[in-house]
Order: sequence, then structure tokens, then C-alpha cells
Amino acid sequence: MQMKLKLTVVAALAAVTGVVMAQEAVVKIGHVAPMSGSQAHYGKDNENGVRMAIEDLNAQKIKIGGKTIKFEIAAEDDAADPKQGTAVAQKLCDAKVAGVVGHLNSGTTIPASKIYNTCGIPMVTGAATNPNLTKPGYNTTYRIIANDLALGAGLASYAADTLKLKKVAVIDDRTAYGQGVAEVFAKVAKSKGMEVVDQQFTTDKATDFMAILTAIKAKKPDAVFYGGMDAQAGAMLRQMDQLGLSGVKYFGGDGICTSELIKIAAGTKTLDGVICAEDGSSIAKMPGGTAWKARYDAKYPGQYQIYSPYTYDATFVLVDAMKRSDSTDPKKYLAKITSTNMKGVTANIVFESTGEIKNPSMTLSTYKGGKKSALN
Ligand code: ABU
Repeated sequence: MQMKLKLTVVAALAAVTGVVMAQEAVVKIGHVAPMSGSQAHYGKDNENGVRMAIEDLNAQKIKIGGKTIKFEIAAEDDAADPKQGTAVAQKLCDAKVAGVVGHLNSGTTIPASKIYNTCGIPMVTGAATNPNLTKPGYNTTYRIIANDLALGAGLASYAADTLKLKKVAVIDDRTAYGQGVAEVFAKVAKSKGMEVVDQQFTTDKATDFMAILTAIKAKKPDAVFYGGMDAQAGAMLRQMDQLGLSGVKYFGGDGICTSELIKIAAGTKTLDGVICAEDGSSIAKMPGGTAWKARYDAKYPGQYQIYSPYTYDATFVLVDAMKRSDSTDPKKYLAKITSTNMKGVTANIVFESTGEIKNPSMTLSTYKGGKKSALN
């Protein structure tokens, strides 16, 4: 009699557990960034943003299509290389992830966006800022951060109008991002009467800039603009110090506007002359920035760079569209991303029909005294 009762209880528990299990579903969200090489610190920061969002979303026990969803990250490394970027994009398509946050570099994101469009998976980048990303008009491509048009122009206006600088030398790393932002800067600087006294090129792998900086020194610029990332900018600042160029201002876009730059260029006089622009508000001015950053720092001490609040919000954008369409199927929830109106950490997020963020803003920062501080 007792044995029969036990079996009945076990059967009942199994039935209940079975029902619970049947009501759960795992949904994978892809994330792609460089996780190896000299840009791995940006990639880690971006991935942390997605992981933190997934933890917060899972804590909410969100129900979509009658099932409690357990979100999981499908994290990939594209090493900032366009070829690896497209290979990884195809891998995520084949794995049928529900959406992708990424990629980080414009040079990988632009070709990958074509692949996601072909397989019908939405992607939201929180870091790739070359304006050309949204030019093809793919309904699967979204950018949650301002593009480089405002950023390059804002830096040039500050150089010409506020600092009254006359002569600038422009260097870029020949990547989609570096070249693009340098072109915008140079165009606006010229239109404001500044003279571009020299234009030099490097790569996103270079470490020795002595030859190009020596050539630039001969042209006596008031400022150098660099279109590229912080590993090269930091080394350049050191080499500018060595060449006696520490009085020359150093401008750059969001790619150099990181916490890492302080470490790489620590102790240089040129770090004091850096003026960089990041797309969007400073973390202190983001609606949920300060509280969010405190949580981030507690989870990932010393890893904050620049884009993680955007990748956090990007993950929420995908899930918000899933909730509003009551589906995790990209073919069904994709249409809802265009009507996003979501209070995020970074801003109230609304997209243009092009996939660009509405009402983009831009923040200028300096590194005076080895500390990053916003100028506006
Ligand atoms: N936004 C600067 C770094 C990433 C990129 O656009 O390549």
C-alpha cells in the first residue's frame, strides 16, 4: 500500500516536472567581437554587456509563446578580421540563433550584415559606427549607437571653432572605421578653414609610427587626428612624446576613447592633449548609466571600456521585439524591431526607418591628468 502511494507521488511529480520542462525553451542570442588580438579588451567589454543583459532577462522569467524563455549567449570571436567576421556570421546563421548583437568593428559588421540579411536574422551593433553599414537598407540591420558622421564633424568643429586650431595632420588605419571617420573629420575641418597639412596611413596591427610621425613633425601641425583604435593611438602618443610632439593636440573618435588608452599611454605628456569623441552620452549622462556602471564594475572589475551599455541595450531590444510579437522566431519578431520605443540604459531607444538610432548624440572627452572626463 505504502509502495503504491510512493509510486503515485513520483508519477505525479514527474508529470508536473514534465509540464514545467515542456513550458521552457532555450533561445540563443549570438554575440560577435574580437576576443583575441589587440582589440580583445573591447570584445570582452561588449560580450560582458550581453552576458549581463541575459542574466537580467533570465531573472525576469519572461514568457513568450506560452513558454518561459531561458536566453543563452552564442559567443564568437571574429578577431576584427572581415574574413573571420563573415565565417562566424554564417556559423551563427547555421546555428539558427534568434538574433545577433554585434559585430564590433565596422570592417567586420558591414560584410556580416549581408549574411544575416540573407538568412533573415536581425543584428544590432552597439559599436560599429561607419555610416555605410545602413546604406544597403537591410531590414535586419540596426545600430543602437550614433554613427561617425556626427562624431567626425563634432571633433572638427571643436578643433576649429573652440580651440581655433589652424593646421592638422590626419592619420588613419585603413579600416572601414578608421578611414571613414578620418574622411569625415578632414572634410569638415577643411570646410571650417583648417589646413590638412599631411595625411598618413597605417594599419590596425602597426606598432611603430616613428616614420609617419617624423614626416608629420616637419609640417608643424597644431593637432593630429587619428582614425583607428586605442592600441595604435597609445603607441603613437608615446612615440609623439619621444619626438617632442607633446604640445600637439591629439584627436580621435570612439575607437580611441577607451579606459585602456589611459593604461597604454600612462605617463605620457601627449595623453593630456587627447580629445576624443564617443557616440552617444557619457555614462554619467545616460538615463540609467551610473547605477548600471556600478553593477557592471561589481561583476566585471576593471573591464569597462566603452560599448558595453550599448550591447546590453541591444540585447534588450531583440528581446523586447520578441515579447511584443510573442515569438522568438526571427521571421516573426523582426518586424517589431522597427517600432522599438524602449527605455534603455543608454537612451530611450527608437530607430529610424534606416535602422539608425533616432536623435543621436555625441560626447567629447579629454584625458587630462590621466583621467577621462567629458567636455560636454
Ligand atoms: N566605432 C569605432 C570602433 C568600431 C568600428 O566602428 O570599427
